[in-house]
Amino acid sequence: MTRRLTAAFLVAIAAVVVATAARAADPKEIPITIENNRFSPEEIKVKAGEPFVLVVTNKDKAPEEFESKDLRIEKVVPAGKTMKIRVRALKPGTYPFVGEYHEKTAKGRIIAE
Ligand SMILES: [Cu+2]
Repeated sequence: MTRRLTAAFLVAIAAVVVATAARAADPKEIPITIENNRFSPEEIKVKAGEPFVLVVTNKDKAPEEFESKDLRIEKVVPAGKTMKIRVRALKPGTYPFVGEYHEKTAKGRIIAE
C-alpha cells in the first residue's frame, strides 16, 4: 500500500467507526402513562431533529389508541400493557396527540424545540 492509499484507508475506517457509534446511540426513551383516560404527562418536550421513542404504559382496564394525525401514528395500547412507539426526528413545532377511544379527556402534545 502506498502512503496515500494508507491514508485513504484510515479515513474510510474512521468514517465507519463514526457511523457505527452514531447508530449505537439509541434514541431517547420518553415514558408516558395513560390512567383514568388521561395522559401523564400531557406535555412532552423533545429536541427537534432527534428521533425518540415513546414508551406508553396503559394503566387503565380498557385499551387505548395513541393517535397523532400530525405524526401519522396510530397504535393500540392494550389494558395494562406498555408499547414502544418510535417517532421520527421532528421539525420545531407542536404536535398534538389523543387517546382516540377517550378523545375528550386523553389529550396531549409533543413540543419539539
Ligand atoms: Cu385511530
